[in-house]
Amino acid sequence: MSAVDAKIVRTMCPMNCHPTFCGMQVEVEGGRLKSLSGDKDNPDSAGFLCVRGRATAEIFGNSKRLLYPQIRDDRRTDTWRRVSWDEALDFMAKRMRSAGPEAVGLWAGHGGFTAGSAMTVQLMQRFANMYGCQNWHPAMVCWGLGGFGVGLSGALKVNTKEDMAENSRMIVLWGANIASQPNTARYIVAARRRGAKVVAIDVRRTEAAAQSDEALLIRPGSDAALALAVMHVIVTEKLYDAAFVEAHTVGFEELSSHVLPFTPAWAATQTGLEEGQIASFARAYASTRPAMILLGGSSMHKSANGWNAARAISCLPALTGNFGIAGGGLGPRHGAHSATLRNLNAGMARPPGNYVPDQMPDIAKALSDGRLKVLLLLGTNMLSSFADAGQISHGLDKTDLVVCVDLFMNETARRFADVVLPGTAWLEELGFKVTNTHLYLMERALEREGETRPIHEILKSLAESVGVADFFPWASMEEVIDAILNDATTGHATVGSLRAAGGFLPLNVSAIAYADRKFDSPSGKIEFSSPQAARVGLPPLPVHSDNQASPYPLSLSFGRTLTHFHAFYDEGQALPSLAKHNVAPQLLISPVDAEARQVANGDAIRIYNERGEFAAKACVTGDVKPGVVWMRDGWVGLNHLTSGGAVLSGDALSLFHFSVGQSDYGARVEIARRQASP
Ligand SMILES: Nc1nc2c(c(=O)[nH]1)N[C@H]1C(S)=C(S)[C@@H](COP(=O)(O)OP(=O)(O)OC[C@H]3O[C@@H](n4cnc5c(=O)[nH]c(N)nc54)[C@H](O)[C@@H]3O)O[C@H]1N2
Ligand SMILES: Nc1nc2c(c(=O)[nH]1)N[C@H]1C(S)=C(S)[C@@H](COP(=O)(O)OP(=O)(O)OC[C@H]3O[C@@H](n4cnc5c(=O)[nH]c(N)nc54)[C@H](O)[C@@H]3O)O[C@H]1N2
Ligand code: SF4
Ligand SMILES: [Mo]
Repeated sequence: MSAVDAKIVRTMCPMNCHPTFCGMQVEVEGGRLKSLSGDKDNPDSAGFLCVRGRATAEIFGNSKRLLYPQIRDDRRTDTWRRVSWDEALDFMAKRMRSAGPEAVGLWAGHGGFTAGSAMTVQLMQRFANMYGCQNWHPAMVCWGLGGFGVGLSGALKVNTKEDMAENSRMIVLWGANIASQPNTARYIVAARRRGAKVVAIDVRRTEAAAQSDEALLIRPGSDAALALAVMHVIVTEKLYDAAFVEAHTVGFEELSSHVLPFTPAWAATQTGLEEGQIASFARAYASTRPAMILLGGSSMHKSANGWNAARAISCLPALTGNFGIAGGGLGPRHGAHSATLRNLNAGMARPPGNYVPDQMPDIAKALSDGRLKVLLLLGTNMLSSFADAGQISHGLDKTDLVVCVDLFMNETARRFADVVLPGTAWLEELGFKVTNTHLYLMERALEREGETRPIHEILKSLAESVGVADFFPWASMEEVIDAILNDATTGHATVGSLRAAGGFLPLNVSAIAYADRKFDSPSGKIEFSSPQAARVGLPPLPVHSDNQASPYPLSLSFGRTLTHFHAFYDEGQALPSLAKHNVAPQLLISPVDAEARQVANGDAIRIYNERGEFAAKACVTGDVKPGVVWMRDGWVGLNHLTSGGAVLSGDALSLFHFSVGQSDYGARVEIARRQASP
């Protein structure tokens, strides 16, 4: 092999464990991947690459990888025929034309965002706007409800992990765990070494709890109650920062009387904590300055009460004057971005039409009613990611055409696709990612394997086939990226300037969010009392809603483990190093609940409720409290149990551009031991 054939390329890991994005270096020889490792020079990850990041080397040359387009003529069979791209695209265009634009839906998941999300999201929206088809906001399955809550208060931005390590004296990991943001971990450790106190508030004893001085285990969905009681203590004991409250908040008087009934004794009944624990946590938070809250990104906001939690918690740094100071405010979380990216579609009006809102039950209904006939799924295993998957399955069954673009077969494709298209992997594309502090170029390192194609090329070809002119007026993706990056926060970076800088550049943003005390609300202040909430029919002040009564006794909750990224790579099974760690779904259950059902550790169980059932193994552990069961997401079948009910509706759905709808992923369940089959 000649030296000219060998190169080292700097890029980023394809998974989006935001706020953790890890740098990667790949060694390429003779056009093939030779090795892959963490990038020591990456200022965010400093060489770290977790087991999933390392496992991505197994994507290339993998016998399970999709390498050419396939069509099947009968969904009831597993008989696929290899076709050319032209035939696949023709097949799709014909059915799209006969359905008409409004009966076509476009939806992308993280598989579409592996080389960065902005390009795919913006091109998908552009296609939908120009063609007049259905398209929904990606935050709908993810951080939509949490974003809505912090959005009402006006607290979207976060301080950096570096600021936390250097300056925070108290860190509250509120529904945040390090398995989902490993790069935060060493900054927590550094802060602790400096003497900072760390408190974890979670529904299970997590990896983060092991790094904390105190762990408060609460009932799923009871965070808003806890936050209201913390406010009660702060207000009644006059622990608030009067000057900050006076200058930078709206509605303190109303809030003060509103929180009076929400005593620690009341919150104890909601959360399962002791009254004294709640009061002492409130006093510690209010009297330690600076104190930073790392608010969970999405798992704690998954149920109907999730946005109330985000809203109530985001009031706390304002009451205590923690916003806008080093070591204070809110800390790194999924969904909080520092850089501003340009929207290629700004000013582009959607043609008038009958659009299905960003709301899962509406999408399920449109599928079932035949209003939505064609679904193009770009890097998503929809049966795994959508709540109430039973309704989604019912709807998918009624469609005329389902297309899946993926690296591997996935369960949605197996059950419902008519066409599967082989996607390129991130090393075969040009892309970029942004963290809270840096902008990173992702250089193309490899030739495309087989006949794989990137999503933007698929959209471009489809646009031509269905007659959408001017969809892609750029000469290359490099131009698209340059246009998106053209903002002061990136220093107007370009692919060229990133290359010249060696692959990454610092962002032009402060490590301390809201240092200017100008908040993201209509008044520019933190809105305890929110006129815009009132306008869309929501309570003007933060509230807590009780869990709805259910005959099923156990609350099902979720989160991530270090060894899975949602349902990536056919639920982990296509990559040997991940398959080893993800053998079967496991449900964490307390010894008390297990014993009451005569279930032992490792037993095969059924988890069930009024919507469906799901098979798993019991993991009996003191890490969850009685009444609570916990499973990582990303197993197809899990969402057969979740509600899928609409949480926000009407004008509230479109109040913010960054957060939309999202339905209720809450579930109450019962479990039973499965009899061994004869
Ligand atoms: N019950 C429950 N449900 C949840 C959650 C939960 O906590 N609990 N979490 C929710 C959240 S936060 C999210 S973000 C969603 C995630 O939902 P999605 O983002 O839709 O993720 P996946 O379902 O894993 O589907 C991604 C697919 O992309 C494929 N893929 C991987 N790399 C590539 C690539 O380079 N190109 C292409 N074309 N495809 C690729 C993967 O193999 C996989 O099949 O799930 C949500 N669903
Ligand atoms: N390893 C890994 N990392 C990931 C991902 C992945 O699939 N795998 N996905 C990425 C994506 S798309 C997202 S959206 C983020 C999610 O970001 P987060 O939601 O911040 O991360 P999770 O680890 O899912 O959840 C954090 C903690 O919330 C706890 N939790 C669940 N319900 C409640 C509740 O009601 N109250 C409280 N207080 N805590 C609760 C969970 O037990 C968990 O320990 O993670 C990202 N990072
Ligand atoms: S934590 Fe792992 S999967 Fe996530 S970005 Fe880093 S290396 Fe990739
Ligand atoms: Mo997510």
